[in-house]
Amino acid sequence: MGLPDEQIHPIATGRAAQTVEQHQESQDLVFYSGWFCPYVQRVWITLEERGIPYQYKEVNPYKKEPHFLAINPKGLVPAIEYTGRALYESLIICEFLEDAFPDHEPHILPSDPFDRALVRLWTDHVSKQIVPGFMRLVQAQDSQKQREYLEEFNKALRTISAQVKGPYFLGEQFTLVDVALAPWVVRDYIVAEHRGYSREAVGNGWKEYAVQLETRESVLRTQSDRVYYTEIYGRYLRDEAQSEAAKAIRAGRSF
Ligand SMILES: N[C@@H](CCC(=O)N[C@@H](CS)C(=O)NCC(=O)O)C(=O)O
Repeated sequence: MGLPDEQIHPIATGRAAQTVEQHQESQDLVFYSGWFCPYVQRVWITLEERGIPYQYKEVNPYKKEPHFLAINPKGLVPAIEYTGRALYESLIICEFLEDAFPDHEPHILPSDPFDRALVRLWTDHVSKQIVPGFMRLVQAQDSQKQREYLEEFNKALRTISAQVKGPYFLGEQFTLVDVALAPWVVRDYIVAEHRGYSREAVGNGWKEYAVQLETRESVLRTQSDRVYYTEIYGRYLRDEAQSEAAKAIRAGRSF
């Protein structure tokens, strides 16, 4: 018998299922996805935003099947294959899509070198502070720890929120910072329902920014029905998940 984490709904639902349906034809770029995964959603948002042709393939990364390990030795989604070569890690893939498809608009990296650097700086904040902060909060069982992690999470959100020009991080352009963050914004109802989080309590215009992210068309197009995410997050909320990310958070390691 495999890990309980393997027992996920097998396919995308809702708006995401329609998007999957439109991307079945063979293409130079194959997108190895797990419909439920926030890291996958970053790549998926980028593909949809930029109108890059891709073939969608659903993978259950918890099964660690040999064909997929040959593409990503870490056995994690997202991964892509482009003209026979493989790549993984969500943010690396998003940057690759920017470099490999320069004629596709809009761009998720600004043209000004200083702005590009700023986008990378704040994407790093999302990866190092916000994402692990969210995971710690979800997995914490002790109520004192939950309060402590909620405060840390709010602080990380306030820090980025203070930099948002609006409507998106850098102003009118939807950039990699927004792409990197949006999947966790659409999942924040989980900490709102179970850990006392509220967008209003973050302040600093966070609520308004969050609404801009969650209503972006590429974000909506890559979203499945909530009920199926809720089922998966139950394991994280009880701290039973055995995914690589869950184990790293439990052990206090970065991921
Ligand atoms: N750092 C990776 C994280 C990817 C990741 O953790 N993906 C999860 C699904 S959300 C996965 O494949 N988990 C399988 C496992 O933990 O064994 C990225 O940014 O792409």
